[in-house]
Amino acid sequence: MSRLIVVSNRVNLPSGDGEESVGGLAMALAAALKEYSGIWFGWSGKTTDTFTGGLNIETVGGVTAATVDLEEVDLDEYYNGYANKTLWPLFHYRNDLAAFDRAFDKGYTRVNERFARTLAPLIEPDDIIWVHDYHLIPLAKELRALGIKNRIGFFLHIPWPAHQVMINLPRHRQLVEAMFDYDLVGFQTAEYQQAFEEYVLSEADGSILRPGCVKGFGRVLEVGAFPIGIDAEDFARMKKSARARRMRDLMTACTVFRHLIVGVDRLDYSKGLEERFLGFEQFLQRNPDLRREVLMLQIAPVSREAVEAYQEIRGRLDGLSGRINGEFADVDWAPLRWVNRNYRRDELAGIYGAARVGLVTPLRDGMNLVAKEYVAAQNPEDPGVLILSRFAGAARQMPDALLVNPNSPEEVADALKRALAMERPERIRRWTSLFESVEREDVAAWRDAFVEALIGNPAKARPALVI
Ligand code: GDG
Repeated sequence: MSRLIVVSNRVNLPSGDGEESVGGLAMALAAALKEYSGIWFGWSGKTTDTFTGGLNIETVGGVTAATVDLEEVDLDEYYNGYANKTLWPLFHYRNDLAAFDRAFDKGYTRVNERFARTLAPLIEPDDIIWVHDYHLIPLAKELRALGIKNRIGFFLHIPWPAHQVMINLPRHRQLVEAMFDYDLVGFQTAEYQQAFEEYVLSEADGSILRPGCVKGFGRVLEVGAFPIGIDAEDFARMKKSARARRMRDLMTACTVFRHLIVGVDRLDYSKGLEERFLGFEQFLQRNPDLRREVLMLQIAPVSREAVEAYQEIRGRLDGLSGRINGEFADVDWAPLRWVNRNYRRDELAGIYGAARVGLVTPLRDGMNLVAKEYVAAQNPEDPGVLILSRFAGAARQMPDALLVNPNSPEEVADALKRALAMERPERIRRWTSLFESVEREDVAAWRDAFVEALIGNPAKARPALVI
């Protein structure tokens, strides 16, 4: 069978010891590549004075990682710049935080060209190429310019924004037109796919030729929704591990007579942490009788420290957690534990398992894997309750969670009260249905659906077919 070449900004080979790096994309790709002998190509995480295109090659467990070093200016303009200061905020509806800077735009194009030039010689005629996420939208265009004719798919891990949001991006047409150099573009949900189609209809003289096939810029593209999942099998194994059990016992011991409410997120403004803290504060204010019965633990390892917006959010959360603890703490108890450390995945499984409530309230999220991990970690006989933002892609697949508007502290406070009061039969009923979908729609199902759709499509003429 053909080789699969996966391309993403960072490459994180699975270490297998539970100490993998934080982030949904890394988790998912490590799991997806386990099944294929393939190549994982991307940035090494290192910088060099002058770009050479030299490859670092390493093979672990049948997966070959081929990585390339970038220049410092590439990092500033492409990674911290266009990817994380322009596209990330805009696609998460934070136009107020988006920076529009031509230098970022140029750096983004330059790095995509560099990736293409370095990757092209590794590609064999039968290979299938699968490109991931917003850092690399124009990669297929650059590869096509070098004569690569293989099937190339693209998967967007974050939301695709509404048309009126998208057009805030200078040169948005150029970015979207580059997507038509792929054979298949995948989104997390049907809603994001529709938003993309609406853009194409309005801005690119587009039409829907049939479901999943869109014409725009005079070219044709297959599109689809492929909701990502977790490696449920691996998670089931991990939750039984000694470390997970020890962590669960530890958390249970430090919450005797209390219910643990847990949140686990990369420290990012899209995750709605400030709003979550305000919701918890409301809950404490409005329910004096329940106050001492809960402990909220928010784990939020720091990410993307070089981007100013991330430093600011940390300061604001420090202030809010201080205010909440200052107002409600007693000599033997403080309501909120706010931790900026990174934990091992097996330890996280234990923490989730000890929590009566999983509080997952992003303001916008492509999917959100923490919601699925929380469900997978529960004890089937006495499961906890998932409170989930209706603006996470996962909400579509998880209607049996308590769905909330994360912008409303009242709704979050009400949901907390309801979750804590929920009787065991209802918890079991809701959890059973959630767990079925987490198990069925796991990362292997996601990978297989995408790869099959990519292989299965009829070959398109190149240069792009004009209809
Ligand atoms: C992007 C999209 C989409 C968190 N803290 C620790 C830790 N984590 C792990 C979680 C989970 C992952 O990081 C986070 O995944 P999410 O899906 O919640 O979010 P993003 O990182 O924003 O991921 C997202 C995803 O891509 C996949 O397509 O779902 O919408 O934004 O696995 O457990 N892991 C460890 N220590 C921590 O402290 N080891």
